[in-house]
Amino acid sequence: MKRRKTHIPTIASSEITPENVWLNRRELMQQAGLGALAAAGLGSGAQATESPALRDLPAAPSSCDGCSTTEALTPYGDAISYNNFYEFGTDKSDPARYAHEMNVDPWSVEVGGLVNKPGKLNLEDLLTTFDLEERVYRFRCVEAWSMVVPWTGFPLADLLGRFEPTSDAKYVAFKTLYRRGEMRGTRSFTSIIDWPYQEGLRLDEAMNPLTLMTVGLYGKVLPNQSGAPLRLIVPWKYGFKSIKSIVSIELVDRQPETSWQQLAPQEYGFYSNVNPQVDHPRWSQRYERRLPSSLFNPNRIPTLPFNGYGEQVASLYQGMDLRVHY
Ligand SMILES: Nc1nc2c(c(=O)[nH]1)N[C@H]1C(S)=C(S)[C@@H](COP(=O)(O)O)O[C@H]1N2
Ligand SMILES: [Mo]
Repeated sequence: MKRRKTHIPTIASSEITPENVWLNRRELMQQAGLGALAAAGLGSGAQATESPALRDLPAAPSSCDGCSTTEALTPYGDAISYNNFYEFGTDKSDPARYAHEMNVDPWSVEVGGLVNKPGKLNLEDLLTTFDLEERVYRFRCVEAWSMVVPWTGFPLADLLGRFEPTSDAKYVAFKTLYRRGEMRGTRSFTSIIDWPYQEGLRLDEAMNPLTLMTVGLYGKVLPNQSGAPLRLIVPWKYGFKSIKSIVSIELVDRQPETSWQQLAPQEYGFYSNVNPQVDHPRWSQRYERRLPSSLFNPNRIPTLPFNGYGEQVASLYQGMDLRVHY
């Protein structure tokens, strides 16, 4: 696992908040009764990719079931330097090195399909319309590494509700930005995905309170490598469901195609719920490496069904054979 910390373009090392300082800051914000300061510093003039430091994005800690954990947070530096974002290359260090080439300002998301009120939201609308919350989630990649990250965002259900899905809507399909000129991974001969990156959820999964439209991590706006300016986080599913840098959300009546399913359907299913009982054809899913992890200190822990969120989501899959619907 190579890590090139010297190549992170968007974050000065002085900006990396040690975990204890971070926790104190959260407590202070809680004590001060600061609510969701959605609009803080997020005018259209801000330039996340050019500024040496990312803007703060304060939010009130969420109180929903499963929205926090006492587990140690993965250090910020690890969360933003060990990434999967194939648009910028397949090496874990590629996104931190090259994602600054993506222009995220201005940004808008189109919401359409089976909705009564199709439309477009620009980033400023998104950040001022919805109450931002902070949620500390476990995040488990299908490759068997995991992190614990404080994300800032709002429930996807809040966004979908505004566009009024019709009774025919059964699934939600998401697409990532696709701009060849700014995404060197899509131009590479090693590129294997049929761009743009696509993902999908069943509507009830999308409406589950744990499903988060995410605009920040560690109290700062998302750096590009983490999926700026807007990504999904679905904490009970393998990480590839958590699609980054979203430009399109479509309500549909059929199960949408997903990039990884197109690529290797026997390895990556539509549901992709974290499940220690169902191994990936090429490796076991019973354990995971909790980052930071190294050869000599692998930090190996058992993987939990639904990544530990069974109480909140197992009922969504009642009567389904999760070996068939992997
Ligand atoms: N558009 C896009 N979204 C993506 C990916 C990607 O390659 N492209 N990788 C996925 C995978 S496999 C994982 S594990 C997570 C990684 O998120 P992180 O880099 O913030 O940890 O993003 C997911 N979202
Ligand atoms: Mo992943």
